[in-house]
Amino acid sequence: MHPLVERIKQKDVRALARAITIVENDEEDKLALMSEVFSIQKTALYVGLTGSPGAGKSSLVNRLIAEIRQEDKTVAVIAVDPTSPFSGGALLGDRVRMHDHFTDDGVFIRSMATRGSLGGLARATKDAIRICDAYGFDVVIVETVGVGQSELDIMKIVDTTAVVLTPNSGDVLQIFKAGIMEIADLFIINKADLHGVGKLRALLRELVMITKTDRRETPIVKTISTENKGIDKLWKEINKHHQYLYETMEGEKRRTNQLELEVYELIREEIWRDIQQFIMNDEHIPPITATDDPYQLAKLIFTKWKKEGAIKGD
Ligand SMILES: Nc1nc2c(ncn2[C@@H]2O[C@H](COP(=O)(O)OP(=O)(O)OP(=O)(O)O)[C@@H](O)[C@H]2O)c(=O)[nH]1
Ligand SMILES: [Mg+2]
Repeated sequence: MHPLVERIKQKDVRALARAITIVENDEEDKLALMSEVFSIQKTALYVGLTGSPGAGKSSLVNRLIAEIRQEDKTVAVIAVDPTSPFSGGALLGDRVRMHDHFTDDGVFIRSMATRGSLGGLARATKDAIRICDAYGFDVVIVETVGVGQSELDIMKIVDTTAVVLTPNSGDVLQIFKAGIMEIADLFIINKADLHGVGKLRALLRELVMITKTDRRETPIVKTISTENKGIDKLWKEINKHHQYLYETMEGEKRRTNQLELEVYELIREEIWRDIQQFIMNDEHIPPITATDDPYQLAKLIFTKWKKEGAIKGD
Protein backbone atom coordinates (compact mmCIF):
# COMPACT_ATOMS: atom_id res chain seq x y z
CA MET A 1 0.00 0.00 0.00
CA HIS A 2 1.17 3.53 -0.73
CA PRO A 3 2.28 5.04 2.60
CA LEU A 4 0.17 8.17 2.10
CA VAL A 5 -3.08 6.32 1.57
CA GLU A 6 -3.38 5.00 5.11
CA ARG A 7 -2.65 8.48 6.45
CA ILE A 8 -5.23 10.05 4.13
CA LYS A 9 -7.81 7.58 5.39
CA GLN A 10 -6.97 8.67 8.91
CA LYS A 11 -7.59 12.28 7.92
CA ASP A 12 -4.01 13.47 8.10
CA VAL A 13 -4.22 16.79 6.30
CA ARG A 14 -0.49 16.88 5.60
CA ALA A 15 -0.72 13.57 3.78
CA LEU A 16 -3.61 15.01 1.78
CA ALA A 17 -1.57 18.02 0.74
CA ARG A 18 1.44 15.86 -0.10
CA ALA A 19 -0.65 13.54 -2.27
CA ILE A 20 -1.96 16.51 -4.25
CA THR A 21 1.60 17.68 -4.79
CA ILE A 22 2.46 14.26 -6.19
CA VAL A 23 -0.25 14.50 -8.84
CA GLU A 24 0.54 18.15 -9.51
CA ASN A 25 4.19 17.39 -10.18
CA ASP A 26 3.38 14.14 -11.90
CA GLU A 27 5.78 12.23 -9.66
CA GLU A 28 6.72 8.66 -10.35
CA ASP A 29 4.43 7.02 -7.80
CA LYS A 30 1.35 8.89 -9.06
CA LEU A 31 -0.36 5.98 -10.77
CA ALA A 32 0.17 3.65 -7.81
CA LEU A 33 -1.14 6.29 -5.43
CA MET A 34 -4.16 7.17 -7.56
CA SER A 35 -5.18 3.61 -8.11
CA GLU A 36 -5.46 3.10 -4.36
CA VAL A 37 -7.11 6.47 -3.88
CA PHE A 38 -9.67 5.54 -6.50
CA SER A 39 -10.65 2.41 -4.64
CA ILE A 40 -11.57 4.34 -1.50
CA GLN A 41 -13.31 7.39 -2.93
CA LYS A 42 -16.75 7.85 -4.51
CA THR A 43 -19.07 9.41 -1.99
CA ALA A 44 -18.46 13.14 -2.22
CA LEU A 45 -20.55 15.53 -4.27
CA TYR A 46 -18.39 17.23 -6.90
CA VAL A 47 -19.34 20.79 -7.81
CA GLY A 48 -17.59 22.85 -10.48
CA LEU A 49 -17.76 26.61 -10.66
CA THR A 50 -16.51 28.25 -13.80
CA GLY A 51 -16.77 31.66 -15.41
CA SER A 52 -14.84 34.68 -16.59
CA PRO A 53 -12.11 36.24 -14.46
CA GLY A 54 -13.54 38.47 -11.78
CA ALA A 55 -17.11 37.13 -12.07
CA GLY A 56 -17.11 36.55 -8.33
CA LYS A 57 -16.43 32.82 -8.21
CA SER A 58 -14.17 32.90 -5.15
CA SER A 59 -16.54 35.20 -3.28
CA LEU A 60 -19.35 32.79 -4.08
CA VAL A 61 -17.33 29.78 -2.97
CA ASN A 62 -16.53 31.54 0.27
CA ARG A 63 -20.26 32.02 0.94
CA LEU A 64 -21.12 28.56 -0.26
CA ILE A 65 -18.66 27.02 2.18
CA ALA A 66 -20.47 28.77 5.04
CA GLU A 67 -23.81 27.50 3.77
CA ILE A 68 -22.54 23.92 3.53
CA ARG A 69 -20.86 24.08 6.94
CA GLN A 70 -24.20 25.02 8.48
CA GLU A 71 -25.34 21.52 7.59
CA ASP A 72 -22.25 20.19 9.28
CA LYS A 73 -20.87 18.89 6.01
CA THR A 74 -17.17 19.17 5.24
CA VAL A 75 -15.84 20.89 2.11
CA ALA A 76 -12.68 20.82 0.02
CA VAL A 77 -12.06 23.60 -2.49
CA ILE A 78 -9.64 23.35 -5.37
CA ALA A 79 -8.93 26.64 -7.10
CA VAL A 80 -7.43 26.18 -10.55
CA ASP A 81 -5.72 28.83 -12.60
CA PRO A 82 -4.53 27.55 -15.97
CA THR A 83 -2.87 30.86 -16.76
CA SER A 84 -0.55 30.74 -13.80
CA PRO A 85 2.61 28.66 -13.63
CA PHE A 86 2.76 29.05 -9.85
CA SER A 87 0.37 27.72 -7.31
CA GLY A 88 -0.23 30.05 -4.44
CA GLY A 89 1.12 33.34 -5.68
CA ALA A 90 -1.32 34.29 -8.39
CA LEU A 91 -4.17 32.81 -6.44
CA LEU A 92 -3.51 34.83 -3.38
CA GLY A 93 -6.78 36.62 -4.10
CA ASP A 94 -8.65 33.38 -3.56
CA ARG A 95 -7.01 32.93 -0.23
CA VAL A 96 -8.03 36.40 0.77
CA ARG A 97 -11.62 35.91 -0.35
CA MET A 98 -11.96 32.54 1.31
CA HIS A 99 -10.17 33.63 4.45
CA ASP A 100 -13.24 33.13 6.63
CA HIS A 101 -12.62 29.40 6.61
CA PHE A 102 -8.90 29.01 7.03
CA THR A 103 -9.03 27.90 10.62
CA ASP A 104 -11.91 25.49 10.15
CA ASP A 105 -10.92 21.77 10.23
CA GLY A 106 -13.90 20.89 8.09
CA VAL A 107 -12.62 23.03 5.22
CA PHE A 108 -9.62 22.43 2.98
CA ILE A 109 -8.55 24.95 0.35
CA ARG A 110 -5.90 24.29 -2.22
CA SER A 111 -4.71 26.14 -5.30
CA MET A 112 -3.51 24.24 -8.34
CA ALA A 113 -1.37 25.48 -11.19
CA THR A 114 0.51 24.01 -14.11
CA ARG A 115 3.97 22.96 -13.12
CA GLY A 116 4.74 21.40 -16.44
CA SER A 117 2.86 18.29 -15.44
CA LEU A 118 2.69 15.80 -18.27
CA GLY A 119 -1.01 15.16 -18.27
CA GLY A 120 -1.67 18.84 -17.79
CA LEU A 121 -3.56 20.76 -15.22
CA ALA A 122 -6.91 19.16 -15.94
CA ARG A 123 -5.50 15.70 -15.25
CA ALA A 124 -3.91 16.81 -11.98
CA THR A 125 -7.10 18.55 -10.89
CA LYS A 126 -9.21 15.47 -11.49
CA ASP A 127 -6.80 13.45 -9.39
CA ALA A 128 -6.83 16.07 -6.65
CA ILE A 129 -10.64 15.95 -6.53
CA ARG A 130 -10.52 12.19 -5.99
CA ILE A 131 -7.88 12.52 -3.29
CA CYS A 132 -10.17 14.95 -1.44
CA ASP A 133 -13.01 12.48 -1.87
CA ALA A 134 -10.90 9.65 -0.45
CA TYR A 135 -10.03 11.81 2.54
CA GLY A 136 -13.73 11.95 3.27
CA PHE A 137 -14.96 15.42 2.37
CA ASP A 138 -18.70 15.56 1.77
CA VAL A 139 -18.43 18.18 -0.94
CA VAL A 140 -15.56 18.99 -3.29
CA ILE A 141 -15.78 22.34 -5.09
CA VAL A 142 -13.54 23.19 -8.03
CA GLU A 143 -13.16 26.78 -9.10
CA THR A 144 -11.69 27.34 -12.55
CA VAL A 145 -10.91 30.64 -14.20
CA GLY A 146 -11.71 31.26 -17.81
CA VAL A 147 -13.51 29.32 -20.46
CA GLY A 148 -10.97 27.21 -22.32
CA GLN A 149 -10.45 23.57 -23.12
CA SER A 150 -8.90 22.91 -19.75
CA GLU A 151 -12.09 24.05 -17.96
CA LEU A 152 -14.27 21.95 -20.21
CA ASP A 153 -12.07 19.01 -19.42
CA ILE A 154 -12.18 19.52 -15.67
CA MET A 155 -15.94 19.97 -15.71
CA LYS A 156 -16.35 16.50 -17.15
CA ILE A 157 -15.48 14.99 -13.82
CA VAL A 158 -17.85 17.02 -11.65
CA ASP A 159 -21.45 16.12 -10.92
CA THR A 160 -22.78 19.65 -11.15
CA THR A 161 -21.29 22.39 -13.31
CA ALA A 162 -22.32 25.89 -12.38
CA VAL A 163 -21.44 28.71 -14.77
CA VAL A 164 -21.06 32.12 -13.20
CA LEU A 165 -22.08 35.16 -15.27
CA THR A 166 -22.39 38.84 -14.51
CA PRO A 167 -24.73 41.46 -15.99
CA ASN A 168 -23.42 43.64 -18.82
CA SER A 169 -20.08 41.90 -19.07
CA GLY A 170 -20.52 40.19 -22.43
CA ASP A 171 -19.19 36.99 -20.89
CA VAL A 172 -22.28 35.04 -21.84
CA LEU A 173 -21.38 35.25 -25.53
CA GLN A 174 -17.85 34.17 -24.80
CA ILE A 175 -19.17 31.19 -22.90
CA PHE A 176 -21.58 30.40 -25.69
CA LYS A 177 -18.77 30.42 -28.24
CA ALA A 178 -16.52 28.29 -26.05
CA GLY A 179 -19.13 25.55 -25.87
CA ILE A 180 -19.64 25.93 -22.14
CA MET A 181 -23.42 26.42 -22.42
CA GLU A 182 -23.89 22.78 -23.24
CA ILE A 183 -22.19 21.57 -20.12
CA ALA A 184 -23.86 23.97 -17.69
CA ASP A 185 -26.21 22.30 -15.22
CA LEU A 186 -26.89 25.58 -13.53
CA PHE A 187 -26.35 29.26 -14.29
CA ILE A 188 -25.51 31.80 -11.66
CA ILE A 189 -26.08 35.47 -12.34
CA ASN A 190 -23.76 36.94 -9.74
CA LYS A 191 -23.44 40.65 -9.03
CA ALA A 192 -27.21 40.79 -9.33
CA ASP A 193 -26.99 44.15 -7.59
CA LEU A 194 -25.80 45.60 -10.91
CA HIS A 195 -28.00 46.70 -13.82
CA GLY A 196 -28.87 44.38 -16.67
CA VAL A 197 -29.98 41.25 -14.81
CA GLY A 198 -33.26 40.96 -16.73
CA LYS A 199 -31.54 41.32 -20.07
CA LEU A 200 -28.93 38.73 -19.23
CA ARG A 201 -31.54 36.30 -17.99
CA ALA A 202 -33.56 36.66 -21.23
CA LEU A 203 -30.46 36.15 -23.37
CA LEU A 204 -29.48 33.12 -21.31
CA ARG A 205 -32.91 31.56 -21.74
CA GLU A 206 -32.63 32.00 -25.49
CA LEU A 207 -29.16 30.51 -25.70
CA VAL A 208 -30.11 27.59 -23.47
CA MET A 209 -32.98 26.75 -25.83
CA ILE A 210 -30.54 26.57 -28.74
CA THR A 211 -27.86 24.54 -27.03
CA LYS A 212 -29.55 22.18 -24.57
CA THR A 213 -30.13 18.63 -25.59
CA ASP A 214 -31.84 17.16 -22.52
CA ARG A 215 -35.33 17.99 -21.31
CA ARG A 216 -34.33 19.27 -17.91
CA GLU A 217 -34.73 23.01 -17.53
CA THR A 218 -31.43 24.62 -16.59
CA PRO A 219 -32.01 26.73 -13.48
CA ILE A 220 -30.77 30.30 -13.34
CA VAL A 221 -29.95 31.53 -9.83
CA LYS A 222 -29.37 35.17 -8.97
CA THR A 223 -26.76 35.90 -6.32
CA ILE A 224 -25.06 38.85 -4.72
CA SER A 225 -22.11 37.22 -3.07
CA THR A 226 -20.90 40.41 -1.42
CA GLU A 227 -24.23 40.60 0.45
CA ASN A 228 -24.68 36.85 0.94
CA LYS A 229 -27.86 36.89 -1.12
CA GLY A 230 -29.12 33.90 -3.10
CA ILE A 231 -26.54 31.50 -1.69
CA ASP A 232 -29.11 29.32 0.08
CA LYS A 233 -31.06 29.05 -3.18
CA LEU A 234 -27.86 28.15 -5.02
CA TRP A 235 -27.05 25.34 -2.58
CA LYS A 236 -30.62 24.10 -2.88
CA GLU A 237 -30.36 24.00 -6.68
CA ILE A 238 -27.06 22.11 -6.50
CA ASN A 239 -28.70 19.50 -4.28
CA LYS A 240 -31.73 19.32 -6.54
CA HIS A 241 -29.46 18.63 -9.47
CA HIS A 242 -27.68 15.94 -7.51
CA GLN A 243 -31.03 14.33 -6.77
CA TYR A 244 -31.92 14.52 -10.47
CA LEU A 245 -28.66 12.80 -11.41
CA TYR A 246 -29.39 10.03 -8.96
CA GLU A 247 -33.02 9.49 -9.87
CA THR A 248 -32.53 9.48 -13.62
CA MET A 249 -29.32 7.44 -13.55
CA GLU A 250 -27.78 10.33 -15.50
CA GLY A 251 -25.07 10.62 -12.83
CA GLU A 252 -23.97 7.06 -13.29
CA LYS A 253 -23.97 7.47 -17.06
CA ARG A 254 -21.82 10.57 -16.78
CA ARG A 255 -19.34 8.94 -14.45
CA THR A 256 -19.04 5.93 -16.73
CA ASN A 257 -18.43 8.11 -19.80
CA GLN A 258 -15.86 10.06 -17.86
CA LEU A 259 -14.02 6.93 -16.76
CA GLU A 260 -13.87 5.69 -20.32
CA LEU A 261 -12.30 8.95 -21.47
CA GLU A 262 -9.85 8.79 -18.61
CA VAL A 263 -8.65 5.34 -19.55
CA TYR A 264 -7.71 6.68 -22.99
CA GLU A 265 -6.20 9.78 -21.46
CA LEU A 266 -4.00 7.71 -19.16
CA ILE A 267 -2.91 5.49 -22.02
CA ARG A 268 -1.96 8.55 -24.07
CA GLU A 269 -0.03 9.86 -21.08
CA GLU A 270 1.83 6.57 -20.59
CA ILE A 271 2.76 6.32 -24.26
CA TRP A 272 3.98 9.90 -24.35
CA ARG A 273 6.00 9.34 -21.19
CA ASP A 274 7.62 6.32 -22.80
CA ILE A 275 8.38 8.12 -26.06
CA GLN A 276 9.86 11.07 -24.21
CA GLN A 277 12.17 8.74 -22.32
CA PHE A 278 13.12 7.07 -25.58
CA ILE A 279 13.91 10.39 -27.25
CA MET A 280 15.99 11.52 -24.30
CA ASN A 281 17.91 8.25 -24.06
CA ASP A 282 18.51 7.61 -27.71
CA GLU A 283 21.51 9.34 -29.22
CA HIS A 284 20.37 8.29 -32.70
CA ILE A 285 17.66 10.86 -32.69
CA PRO A 286 19.19 14.14 -33.82
CA PRO A 287 18.33 17.44 -32.19
CA ILE A 288 15.51 19.16 -34.05
CA THR A 289 16.50 22.07 -36.27
CA ALA A 290 14.46 24.80 -37.93
CA THR A 291 14.66 23.18 -41.35
CA ASP A 292 13.37 19.76 -40.29
CA ASP A 293 10.17 18.46 -41.76
CA PRO A 294 8.09 17.85 -38.60
CA TYR A 295 5.84 15.28 -40.28
CA GLN A 296 8.71 13.12 -41.41
CA LEU A 297 10.61 13.51 -38.20
CA ALA A 298 7.60 12.56 -36.06
CA LYS A 299 7.01 9.52 -38.20
CA LEU A 300 10.65 8.53 -38.01
CA ILE A 301 10.77 8.82 -34.22
CA PHE A 302 7.49 6.99 -33.78
CA THR A 303 8.57 4.13 -36.03
CA LYS A 304 11.92 3.89 -34.30
CA TRP A 305 10.23 3.89 -30.89
CA LYS A 306 7.84 1.14 -31.92
CA LYS A 307 10.72 -0.98 -33.13
CA GLU A 308 13.33 -0.34 -30.51
CA GLY A 309 11.63 1.33 -27.59
CA ALA A 310 8.16 0.05 -26.91
CA ILE A 311 8.92 -3.57 -27.75
CA LYS A 312 12.17 -3.76 -25.87
CA GLY A 313 10.77 -1.86 -22.90
CA ASP A 314 8.71 -3.43 -20.13
N1 LIG B 1 -21.07 44.34 -6.94
C1 LIG B 1 -20.70 43.10 -6.69
N2 LIG B 1 -19.39 42.79 -6.65
C2 LIG B 1 -19.05 41.50 -6.40
C3 LIG B 1 -20.01 40.49 -6.15
N3 LIG B 1 -19.38 39.32 -5.94
C4 LIG B 1 -18.06 39.58 -6.05
N4 LIG B 1 -17.85 40.89 -6.32
C5 LIG B 1 -16.55 41.56 -6.48
O1 LIG B 1 -15.95 41.13 -7.69
C6 LIG B 1 -14.52 41.08 -7.56
C7 LIG B 1 -14.00 39.72 -8.01
O2 LIG B 1 -14.44 38.73 -7.11
P1 LIG B 1 -13.77 37.30 -7.00
O3 LIG B 1 -14.60 36.52 -6.05
O4 LIG B 1 -12.34 37.38 -6.77
O5 LIG B 1 -13.99 36.79 -8.48
P2 LIG B 1 -13.38 35.50 -9.17
O6 LIG B 1 -14.36 35.13 -10.22
O7 LIG B 1 -13.02 34.47 -8.17
O8 LIG B 1 -12.07 36.08 -9.82
P3 LIG B 1 -10.85 35.26 -10.47
O9 LIG B 1 -10.54 34.11 -9.58
O10 LIG B 1 -9.74 36.27 -10.56
O11 LIG B 1 -11.34 34.86 -11.81
C8 LIG B 1 -14.23 41.39 -6.11
O12 LIG B 1 -13.85 42.73 -6.01
C9 LIG B 1 -15.56 41.15 -5.41
O13 LIG B 1 -15.73 41.93 -4.26
C10 LIG B 1 -21.41 40.89 -6.17
O14 LIG B 1 -22.31 40.08 -5.97
N5 LIG B 1 -21.66 42.18 -6.45
MG1 LIG C 1 -11.18 33.41 -7.90
